[in-house]
Amino acid sequence: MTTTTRQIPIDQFVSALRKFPEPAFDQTEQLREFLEDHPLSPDSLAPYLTWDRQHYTRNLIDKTSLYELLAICWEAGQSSSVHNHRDQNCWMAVPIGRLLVENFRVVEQDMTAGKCNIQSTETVEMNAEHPCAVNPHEPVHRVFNPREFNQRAVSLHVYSRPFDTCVVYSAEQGTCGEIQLHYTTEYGNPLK
Ligand code: CSS
Ligand code: FE2
Repeated sequence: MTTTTRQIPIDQFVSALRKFPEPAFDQTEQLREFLEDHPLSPDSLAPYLTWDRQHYTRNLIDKTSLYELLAICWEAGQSSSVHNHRDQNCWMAVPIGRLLVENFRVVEQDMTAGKCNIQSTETVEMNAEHPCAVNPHEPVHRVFNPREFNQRAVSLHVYSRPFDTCVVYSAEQGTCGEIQLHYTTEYGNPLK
């Protein structure tokens, strides 16, 4: 079947996600396959899509003690910082547009001094056919929507367990530090 004919709406996706037992979130393969087998219908995501020309937006769709589910909206040309996920597993699908993930190897990290040495290892494309799981052994990455892609993109993120801080890195300056993460909308409602 083509990606389009397999598409399911977000509420069905959430019902299925809620049925996964705890151990499914402790390894990456089972949920990666689930994302691959269940592409989302873009229309059903409409309540969660918000856009900001300054920064990608983070829109909470569902949250339990096991996971949080976000839709992240990217204007053409927007990029995340290079960052980690606090040792939590992460799966990403891209129901709208295309995105690149650039992975980094951490050669050295001294959080007390705020110094690091990181090296770019590979860049892979994500799109409706190709979701991905962040490699727990090389968890530092950035996600970006290159200007030349010339279109908006939306990514769906499953984080397990939920986290609200992360470490951001500058490869050029050799620095790192913790930042707080915020939602732009929760369950379809804007925050102040
Ligand atoms: N982890 C980033 C998005 S890029 S994977 C965030 O949650 O804001
Ligand atoms: Fe991330």
